[in-house]
Amino acid sequence: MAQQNEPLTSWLDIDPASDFSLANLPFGVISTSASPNPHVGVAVGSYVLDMKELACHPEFYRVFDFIAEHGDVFSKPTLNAFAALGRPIHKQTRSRLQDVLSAGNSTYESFLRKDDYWISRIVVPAKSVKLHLPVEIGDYTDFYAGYHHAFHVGCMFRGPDNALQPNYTHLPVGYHGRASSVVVSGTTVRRPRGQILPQPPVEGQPKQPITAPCRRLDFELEFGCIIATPNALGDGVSVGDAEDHIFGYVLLNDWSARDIQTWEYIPLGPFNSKNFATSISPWVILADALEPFRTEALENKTEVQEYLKGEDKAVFDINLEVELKTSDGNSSTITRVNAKNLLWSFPQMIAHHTIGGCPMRTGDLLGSGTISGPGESERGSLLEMSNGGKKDVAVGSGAVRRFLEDGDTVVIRGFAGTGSGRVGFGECAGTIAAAK
Ligand SMILES: *[C@@H]1O[C@H](CO)[C@@H](O)[C@H](O)[C@H]1NC(C)=O
Ligand SMILES: *[C@@H]1O[C@H](CO)[C@@H](O)[C@H](O)[C@H]1NC(C)=O
Ligand SMILES: *[C@@H]1O[C@H](CO)[C@@H](O)[C@H](O)[C@H]1NC(C)=O
Ligand SMILES: CC(=O)N[C@H]1CO[C@H](CO)[C@@H](O)[C@@H]1O
Repeated sequence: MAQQNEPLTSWLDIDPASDFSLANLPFGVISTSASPNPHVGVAVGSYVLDMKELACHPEFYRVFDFIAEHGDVFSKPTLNAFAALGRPIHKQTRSRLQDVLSAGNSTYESFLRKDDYWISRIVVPAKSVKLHLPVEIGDYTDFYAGYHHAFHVGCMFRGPDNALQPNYTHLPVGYHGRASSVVVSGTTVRRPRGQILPQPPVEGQPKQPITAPCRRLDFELEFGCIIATPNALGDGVSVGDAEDHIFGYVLLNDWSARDIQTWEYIPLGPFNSKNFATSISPWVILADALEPFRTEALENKTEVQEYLKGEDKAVFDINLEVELKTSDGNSSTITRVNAKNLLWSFPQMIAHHTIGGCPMRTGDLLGSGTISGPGESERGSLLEMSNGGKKDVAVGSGAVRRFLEDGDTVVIRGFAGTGSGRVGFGECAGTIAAAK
């Protein structure tokens, strides 16, 4: 049984439906009109704690004594310096913030709760804050651990008897993505141009590509993991130690140009079809905040290699959903699926990634791969919903899509738990702009 969070109430007014309960306290990078240089913030209810201001409080190094020796990590423009402090410090910081903000704890009353001057400087309305990319990402790797997605796509291309390659259940398949095009939620995504085959290819004639705007633009619903503690070149990370290397989690949309992908992906995998944009949510949920929601991954009936054998409860019970908003103002939820629908966990992906000695660095981003469930309403991409672009997908008020149109906005949301124990991600959103 997963341990349950003790219900925590705050002296701050927190809406019980908020993703950002005291049990959460995710970290991000913010700026405000008063403080325009990006720096660290923590989301709580409809507020953001300005951590740079918090660190200016004359009592800061007494209350957060365990940070003192590490210098100033909260006025930095990314979370990398804080992430690099390692998981025990992240845990202590979150727990001390809970004590400071908790209604049931009077130890630090005079620090913030009873000090209007510092409250007005530190506790700012979330609406007044601009959110930035939370980490400087050195490398981005995208896996393919969503078993049902891999199966559905395999059925489309190879039929149900041959849907998954034999190696799929032996190793977490992945590709090296492009960190430079990872953007924060809210950034516009321009429809990419590239080489595509005009549809349909003519039987018996050589395939002749054209260069044109992508016609089959898709989203991919994914879960992302950010690395805290690096490993040296040549040193692997065991599946058992991998948890200690994890900073936290984000929602991720791996935008995909399906027509570019079909033409380019054999023999070395996706390239331009994936490197024009990947969106992530702005708030990083610390690994410790998701501990109560551990659950079992999908059963892998294959006897896996020793280095991949890990804990039973290694994925998370998180409700994910995708909303599609069309430019006429209509919107509908087109997918609801649980994040536990993975064959491989992040510790297994990390162990596999580093088995040959590949170094992971602080701020590296790993994607889970598209998460779909077994049911019709649980598909994590339009490719699956439209059965490879062959059927219409209803997106509300009579509108249909097979792939994304210019002006469409895709919003991914995710949360675990309920009430004062709710731990949510907020939004990972992006709107499609016309090709250049
Ligand atoms: C109150 O905060 C202090 C300091 O962090 C902590 O030691 C104590 O356990 C907390 N008390 C309760 C009731 O949570
Ligand atoms: C996986 O297995 C298939 C079928 O045996 C093989 O063709 C392929 O090269 C293997 N590797 C990958 C990465 O798919
Ligand atoms: C939604 O769709 C309907 C029917 O297509 C349309 O009449 C309406 O203007 C759209 N926009 C909003 C905001 O409802
Ligand atoms: C993700 C997952 O649960 N994978 C399992 C696959 O099966 C092996 C046993 O052969 C387990 O150790 C893995 O955890």
